[in-house]
Amino acid sequence: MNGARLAVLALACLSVDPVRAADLDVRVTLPVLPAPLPSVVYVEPAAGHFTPRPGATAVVDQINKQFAPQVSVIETGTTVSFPNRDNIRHHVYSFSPAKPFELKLYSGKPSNPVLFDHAGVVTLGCNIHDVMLGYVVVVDTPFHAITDAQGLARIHGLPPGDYHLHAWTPGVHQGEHPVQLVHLGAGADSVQHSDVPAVSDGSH
Ligand SMILES: [Cu+2]
Repeated sequence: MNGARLAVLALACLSVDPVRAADLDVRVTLPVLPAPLPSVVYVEPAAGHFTPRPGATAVVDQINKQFAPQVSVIETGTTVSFPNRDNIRHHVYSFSPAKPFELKLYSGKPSNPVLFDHAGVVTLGCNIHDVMLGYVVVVDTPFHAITDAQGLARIHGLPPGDYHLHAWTPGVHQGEHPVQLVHLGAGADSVQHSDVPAVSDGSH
């Protein structure tokens, strides 16, 4: 997809929350739709950073020789378990710098969940089944979502403020989609749209 033009559409909805948090609707557009795999979207403050909230847990199953979900997004500090629901053994590993790890040949639920303590894209594989490929995207923010088949996602409960909207799609090898600045007002309807070229260097 080199040179492909990518667009991220952000639509800030009216708040329905008494504390005036807003939901952010995001559309990730790609040259080929439906995309073979969903995109990850997340926001970080335009200035500063969110306070980490360690202790969350998540699950990535293996079902029919596939990671399920195949793409997931978690906050830094989340512990992920990798239960094997197949009747064959898997050997899950990653060489990604954000979290190199290995769960040696196992069936059922491994006793050692994996702590993801650095932000970045962690590519999952299985030593036995080359066809198995998955992604855990680790982000320094609790505000994240996965797109549906139409490229749509909703990030819930954002306080008013200025954010950087990020999107990442497996197979878009340039790295992330361009970062987009989003302003969320308190109760204001605002629509933002950008159509910008893909960057050549990702932050992950
Ligand atoms: Cu396997």
